[in-house]
Amino acid sequence: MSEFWHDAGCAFHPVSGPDYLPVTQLRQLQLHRFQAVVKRSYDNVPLFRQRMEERGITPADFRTLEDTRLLPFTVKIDLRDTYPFGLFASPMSEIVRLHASSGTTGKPIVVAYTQEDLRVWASVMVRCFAACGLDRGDIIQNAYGYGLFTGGLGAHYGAEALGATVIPISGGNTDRQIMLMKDFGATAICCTPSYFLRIVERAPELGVDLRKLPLKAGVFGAEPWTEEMRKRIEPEANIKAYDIYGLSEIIGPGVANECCEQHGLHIFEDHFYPEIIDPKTLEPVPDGTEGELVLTTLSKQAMPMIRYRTRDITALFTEACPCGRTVRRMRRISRRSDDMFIIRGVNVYPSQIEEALLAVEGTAPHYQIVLTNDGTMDDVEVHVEVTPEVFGDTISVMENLQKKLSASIERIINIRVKLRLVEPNSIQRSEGKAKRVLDMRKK
Ligand code: DLL
Repeated sequence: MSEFWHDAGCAFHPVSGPDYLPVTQLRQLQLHRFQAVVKRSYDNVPLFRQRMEERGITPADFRTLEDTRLLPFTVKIDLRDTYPFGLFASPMSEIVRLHASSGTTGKPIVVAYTQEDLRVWASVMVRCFAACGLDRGDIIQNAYGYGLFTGGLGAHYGAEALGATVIPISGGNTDRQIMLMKDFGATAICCTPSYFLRIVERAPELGVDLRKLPLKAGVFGAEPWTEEMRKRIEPEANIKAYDIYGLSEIIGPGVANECCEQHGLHIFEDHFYPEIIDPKTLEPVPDGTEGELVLTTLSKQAMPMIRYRTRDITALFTEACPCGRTVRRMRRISRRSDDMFIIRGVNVYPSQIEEALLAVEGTAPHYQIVLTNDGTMDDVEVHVEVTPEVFGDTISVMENLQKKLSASIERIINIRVKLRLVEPNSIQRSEGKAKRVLDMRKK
C-alpha cells in the first residue's frame, strides 16, 4: 500500500484506488455492476426472479442507476422466510464461508460468501483501515467477536490484507486485553464503542494509563454512538476514534468508514449502492435529507442483496470531502427506525438520551433506558451512572446533577422523563453490542 500514500495534512492518504475514481467513471462502474447483479439475482434467486416477473420486468430493463427504483425492496423478513440458504445465488460448492446474525426472535439470518466475496470484503476493510490512517507496521488489536458475528473475521482479514499485524483477541477478558495492548504495543483497536469504554474504565484499576501507550486509533462500530461519546473517549485514551459501519446482510463491517476528517462515513460505492428513502412513503428523498438507508450490493456473488432496507437512519452529504475521496459520505448512523420508542406520544431514540446525558459533567457514559407499562401507558426511566467523585459527594450535589440531567433530556426530547442516578459500575458492561434499552413492557 505504502507507495500510494502521501501526507495530505491531517493524516496519510492513499491517493489512488477506487475511493478516488472520477465520479463519472464511478457511476459507469456502478451501472455496469448493478446490471450484472440484477441478472445474477434473476437467474439464480427464485424470490428475486418472482418479484421481477410480478412487475413484468427483466434484467434488460435496467439501463440507468435510477432504474434501481423499478425493483422492490428486500427486508429482513425475506431472509427469515428463506432461511437458511434460500437467497444464495451460488452453488454450495462455491460458498466458502457462512456467517449469521442473531435476531431478537427465533432463527438467525444467514449470509454467505464465495472466495471472491471474501477478497472484496478484505479489500473494503483495507480501505476502512487506510481511512483511519493505519498501514503496514501498525499493530491492530481486534476485539470484535470472532465467530458467526461478522465483526471479528471481517476486521481480521482486512487487517492482514493491509499488511498490519493482527492480535486476534476477540471480545471480552478485559484485563487480558489491557495487558496485551500494553505488552504488544497495539497502535489500534477494533471493538464496539461501548466495549472500549469498559477498557477505558478498567485500565486505571490495573495501573495502566492508556494515554501513555502507543495506541493511536480506535475503529469503533456495530452499534450507534454519538459525537458526545467520541468527545469522551478520545482524550481518555489519547486516540482518534473512527466510526465504521456495516451489516451482515450486505457484507459485514466495511460498508462505510470515516476518514481523518471524522465528518461523515465514506460509503464504498463501487461495491454498495446507497439510496435514502422516506421510511413512510418509501420514496427516495433528495441528497442531504434524512431518511432510511437502502443498500444494493454491486459485486456480491454468493448472496446479492437488492434494495435492502437497513432500518438505519442517516443522510447523504451533498458536498465533497476535503480528504479527496470521491465516494460519497453519509452522516453517522445515530439511530435505527425500529429502536424508536414512543412515550406520551413523543418519538424518542436512545441516541437522543445519550446526547443529553453526556452533555452534562459528572455522569459516566453508562446508561440504560428502562421501558415499563402499568397496563395503560408506557413509561420510561433513564438510569445513569454517576462518577465515583459525584457519588461520594453530598446529597445536594446529586440532586443538582439530577436536575441538570432532567433538564438536558427535556431540552432534547421535549418531555420530562424519570431519571435515576445509580452508583458507579452498577449498569452491566457489554463485550459486544451494548443493550441500551431494557424493555419490561408487558406484551
Ligand atoms: O454489526 C457489522 C459490523 C461489525 C459493523 C463491526 C461495524 C463493526 P450486524 O450484527 O448485522 O453487523 O448489525 C448491523 O448494526 O444495521 C446498524 O443498525 C448497526 N451498526 C453497525 N455499525 C454501526 C455504526 C455488524 N457504525 C447493524 N453506527 C446495522 C451505528 C451501526 N450503527
